[in-house]
Amino acid sequence: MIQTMILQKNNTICVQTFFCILLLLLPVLCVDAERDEATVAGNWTFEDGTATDTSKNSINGEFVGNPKAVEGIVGKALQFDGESHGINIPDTPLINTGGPYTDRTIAAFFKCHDISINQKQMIFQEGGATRGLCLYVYDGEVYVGGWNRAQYNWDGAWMSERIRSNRWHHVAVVIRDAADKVENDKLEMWLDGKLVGKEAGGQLYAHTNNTSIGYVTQKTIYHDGIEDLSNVGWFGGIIDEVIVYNSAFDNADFTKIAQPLSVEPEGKYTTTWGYLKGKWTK
Ligand SMILES: [Ca+2]
Ligand SMILES: [Ca+2]
Repeated sequence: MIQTMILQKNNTICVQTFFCILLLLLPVLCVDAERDEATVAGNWTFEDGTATDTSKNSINGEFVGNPKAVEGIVGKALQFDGESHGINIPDTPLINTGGPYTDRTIAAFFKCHDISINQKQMIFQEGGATRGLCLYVYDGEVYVGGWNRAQYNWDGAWMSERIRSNRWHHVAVVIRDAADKVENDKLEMWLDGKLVGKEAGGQLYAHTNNTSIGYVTQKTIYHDGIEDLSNVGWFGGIIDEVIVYNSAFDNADFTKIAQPLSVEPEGKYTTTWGYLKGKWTK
């Protein structure tokens, strides 16, 4: 009888200890950020007025024309004239010549001078007509797209959201846990720290066509199916803090990364959401 009571007491202590340990571990278990620094490909902050990659990988960009160093949303940024300024990013297995890439995050802050002009304005693009990813402004909206028209034949998906001229936005495209087939909800668009939508997609295979910021080089594909060649899609405005990772950022990551928008003056950030409309195209 006494032994049984001691046994029960020990069991109770064991259970209490177990829950105490669980409580201590909860903050660790609940961390849901998916940003993995080990997967960084490039990080272009433009702090010194050049397109030097500040990640350990040194994927340094080269100017096309003469982008100008200006005040950005995080330190310095680069201003593009909408006609002849851009940045070429060299080939690297971390972005385009390796793969297949099952997880990818490309993100940037941008402030477009005039979102209404009849011209696509490229923020970032990689790949060409067969495989690629792109983020651009056109007709009042910002778009992201992805495609892999070989191997398993992903025709591509594009999403868009309304934005404003002359104000900072943060846009990102994500490939999340994709495979060698088209599956639902593998391509994501994020704007100003919020998820805009998800579309079907798959992993991205190696693609040798060039990567660029601020304009298109060696083709891209837009939401309207148009394939664009080189030296087009010039961006007019400021681009800052461009990053490419081979991990899929999540809500906590984007909330944190888009934080500089919340200190923008004139309450612009809060009023933006009145403009939002769910619109995207396949
Ligand atoms: Ca910067
Ligand atoms: Ca290209």
